[in-house]
Amino acid sequence: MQFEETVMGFLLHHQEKHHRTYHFLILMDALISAAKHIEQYYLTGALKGNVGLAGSVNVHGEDVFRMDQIAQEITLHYLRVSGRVIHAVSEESEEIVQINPEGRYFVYFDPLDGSSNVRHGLPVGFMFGVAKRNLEGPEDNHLRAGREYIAAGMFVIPTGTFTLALKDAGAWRFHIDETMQFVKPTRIVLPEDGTSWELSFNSANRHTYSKPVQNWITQNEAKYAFRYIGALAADFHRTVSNGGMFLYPAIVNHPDPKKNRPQGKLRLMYEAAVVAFICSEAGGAAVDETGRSILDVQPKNPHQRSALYVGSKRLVEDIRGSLTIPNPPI
Ligand code: FDP
Repeated sequence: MQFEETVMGFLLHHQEKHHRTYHFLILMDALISAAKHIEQYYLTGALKGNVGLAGSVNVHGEDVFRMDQIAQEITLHYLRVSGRVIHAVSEESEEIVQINPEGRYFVYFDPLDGSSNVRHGLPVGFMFGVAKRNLEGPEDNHLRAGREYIAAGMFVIPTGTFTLALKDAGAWRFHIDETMQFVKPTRIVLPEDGTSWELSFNSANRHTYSKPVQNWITQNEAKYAFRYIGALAADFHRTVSNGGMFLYPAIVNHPDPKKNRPQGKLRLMYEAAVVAFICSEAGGAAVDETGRSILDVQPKNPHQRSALYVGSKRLVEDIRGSLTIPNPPI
């Protein structure tokens, strides 16, 4: 019988090898427990009636599904119990959630990303980034840029996959086993060879992108396969495995100008920076509409949006040459 290494065993060795504390393991155990709990709820959600609208809207004016609220409560419960988190930024909470003034880590998370898939039981994501507080003095709700994250990860729910990137230690994929443990760390390195590369974007929006981005798509799309599931974690899971590029550009040419989104749609702290961090550890890159590395963008508010171009370096560099919008508002 073959037994695979578990994620906790993998992390334990990692911390020991780098002479680090076990606090990070306790935090990771909390995040993994939350993800497993959410996954079980999601799998049985239709039976329990947990996939409908909750009848309220979140801070961005979007409908909140019951699953979003459940996932938020579950995650905050485990983060509180861990005792390791000073505060959290969640897509489901307008305010920064104060947890433990003595905590060591900031956690930026979206407990159920891709909510339009919920009612169909299709993949959604639980995405998170982790940064470490300044241990020398008091903290002031610090919002860290992606480059300062020490880890970022995403669970694609309910597929039982977990992708975790550790600062300067690579991106790794785990799969859930029959005992509900994430096992078998497999290093992810973006393939250089373009034969498996895919493009992923909401094609219905393509005429709303800037003209240079539209032109880039027209000139390049025939070279690659195209995939779009509509949940960032699931789409990016393919991008980081097969190579290529996921893009959610700024919307600047919408026929109804009120619907333009010059600052992009996705959230910087718990969506764009998370996939940018993972991609960078897998050998790729990510930029925003100005061509700036996503990892260098210093958030000014917790729910700030960003355009996103993430994937194989060669493609991201190539489209970067077409990005012309100087300093879009954030
Ligand atoms: P959703 O609106 O369904 O919650 O930022 C959220 C997100 O999903 C991402 O997960 C996804 O990649 C993107 O938005 C999908 O947006 P479109 O429906 O505009 O394609």
